[in-house]
Amino acid sequence: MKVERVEAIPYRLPMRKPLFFASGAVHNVDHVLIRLTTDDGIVGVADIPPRPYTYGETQASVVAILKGLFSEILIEADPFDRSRIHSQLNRTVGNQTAKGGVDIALWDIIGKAVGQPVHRLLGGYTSSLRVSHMVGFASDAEMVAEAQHHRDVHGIQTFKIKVGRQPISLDIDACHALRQALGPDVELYLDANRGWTAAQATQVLSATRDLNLTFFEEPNDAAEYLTRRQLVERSPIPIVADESAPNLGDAAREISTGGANALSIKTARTGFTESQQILAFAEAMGLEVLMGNQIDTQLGSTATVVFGAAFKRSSQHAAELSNFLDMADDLIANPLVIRDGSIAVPTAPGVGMDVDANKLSHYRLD
Ligand code: MUC
Ligand code: MG
Repeated sequence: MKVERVEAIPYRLPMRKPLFFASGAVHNVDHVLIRLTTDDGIVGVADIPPRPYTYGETQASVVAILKGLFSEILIEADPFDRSRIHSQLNRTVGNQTAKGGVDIALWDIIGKAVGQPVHRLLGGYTSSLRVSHMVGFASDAEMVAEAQHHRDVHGIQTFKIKVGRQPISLDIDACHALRQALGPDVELYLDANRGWTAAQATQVLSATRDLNLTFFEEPNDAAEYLTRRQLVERSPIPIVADESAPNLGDAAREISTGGANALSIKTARTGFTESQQILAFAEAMGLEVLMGNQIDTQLGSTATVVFGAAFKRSSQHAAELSNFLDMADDLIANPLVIRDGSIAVPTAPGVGMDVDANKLSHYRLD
């Protein structure tokens, strides 16, 4: 079997409401759909979310690398030869989500070729994941109303609070408001997307110590070498590396030099193959992992649930699967359903995401 055609389709979906966080904002879903077609007619797809403020990629750069250098590698390659393909892709540095998308599309082909759900090929640990919803910057009342809505309508019991604003009292107040409104049984954790200094993050930890927060993601820039490490040593809760650990090598460096003591795994950037390597590293080091969201569509979130539910360690905590609730539409033909706070793993061969052809032709930009 050989890849015969590589398509990189830029598209734009409207958001129901923009999402604001310390490193940026998402006003429209400007993603790229990758579609690989083999000589025997199997089509593998994946959704690629360019995030300039996290990886330096743009929609145009993702399309360019996929249609250029990566097409040269993919055309004529056998999708089963993932290792060989990745070693060739990795001769080009960066382009993290473009590489992640290629990997997921290859796995989609492999699953369809052997007639098995990729979730089972990966590990098949459990059949659903609990959902953690990400609450972006807004007034205290709006943040509380959003969390209450998703708890009441979808049964979601875990919320990641986007923080990192100045002055820090804005977010300290929001955390208190959320805890007070949601009660003691809901899980809350923080993601500052590098918005603070380590000293500010320490103040926030102290001002929220009674709120039973469970994780603190990217409180400050991990490149602030000394103070970040002091913060990790002193923090009563795990400090999660997200954008400071976008691949296996960076994850190993951050953990072994004390820049974090937990990891966010995002299939959007490390596909299934490198995500599994990161997961094995986390297991060997005894680290907690969170399945993160790159502000993914339902296509992207399907990939996350397929991977996260495939292994014991990646299914222990609620996974960030619900950013699509902020989007006004999606390309998916088989929408995800959040029932009692959980999403079930698809059971069809492949990754299990079907693209709605009408929606694709409506939203595509090329
Ligand atoms: C997150 O966990 O940080 C925001 C920026 C990004 O790269 O991912 C999102 C969510
Ligand atoms: Mg994050």
